Amino acid sequence: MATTIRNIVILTGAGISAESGIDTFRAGANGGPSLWEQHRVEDVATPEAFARDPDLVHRFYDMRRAAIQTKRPNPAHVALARLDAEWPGSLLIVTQNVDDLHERAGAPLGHNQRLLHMHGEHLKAWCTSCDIRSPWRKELSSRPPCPVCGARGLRPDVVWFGEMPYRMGDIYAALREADLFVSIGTSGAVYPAAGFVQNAVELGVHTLELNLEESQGSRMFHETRLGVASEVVPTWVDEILGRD
Ligand code: BJW
Repeated sequence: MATTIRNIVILTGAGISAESGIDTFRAGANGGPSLWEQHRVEDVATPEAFARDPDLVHRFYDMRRAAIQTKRPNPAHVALARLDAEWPGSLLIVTQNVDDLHERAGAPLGHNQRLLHMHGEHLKAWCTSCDIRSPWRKELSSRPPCPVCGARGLRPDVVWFGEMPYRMGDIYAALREADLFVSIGTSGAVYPAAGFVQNAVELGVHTLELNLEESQGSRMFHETRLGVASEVVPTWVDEILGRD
């Protein structure tokens, strides 16, 4: 890398939470589908699917919301929380994940501020009536009332296919200022996140991929390191913090 690194943007995907026991969305080297009750995620995670069969979609999210609350951050989440606590330059961790493992890894260090959930959060419910998002840990299948307005219009606060991911302006602004873009545990199958590497390359930003296997975007990166996140991420964090 030619330039001094000061500003870092990190993109994380389902692979960083895999060793915590949270299933990834796509299985295998070719990014083939993982199935849930015979449904591909693309067939459940859409506004059309929710309109067609809300019980099915609520069941899918109720199961996953309950499951993540039994999981723990792994060494990859902990390493990024340490980077957040110690990195003197600017840092933005953009996660596609809707679990809260980055936050929980950062909590003991008091640092989970430089994190953005572009695909929403399992532990929030969004009222389609009053448009307010509320913390949510229980199920939504029974159509509980919104704690703010009382309407029975709550949906999971996640970004489905065809919907606009959150805080895109903040993400592109951080990419424009970045010296380094790092992608961790994502297949590069879902846009706009899959396009960040190309945006970064066009902006002259150095790009690094940390993933279990080659992804759909690997050829775009300046460097790819293969391995499990619990090993390659702490190694890279040690390196960038000058501890190797
Ligand atoms: C490990 C590991 C270990 C495993 N260690 N690694 C045609 C072309 C281009 C775009 C489109 C198109 N047709 C439609 C679109 C747009 C569409 C899209 O991308 N569709 C694709 C199917 C092609 N995108 C959208 O609709 C998005 N909105 C949008 O585009 O709005 C317009 C817009 C335009 C321009 C700017 C801005 C906006 C919305 C996408 C919403 C995605 N939502 C989901 C569900 C969230 C809620 C939920 O959780 O249910 O988000 S889908 C699902 O995929 C989830 C994930 O965040 C996302 C990405 O998955 P991820 O994280 O990459 O997981 P996997 O499973 O795919 O990969 C895991 C990786 O980890 C693998 O590589 C493994 O090898 C690795 N791994 N173990 C390290 N131990």
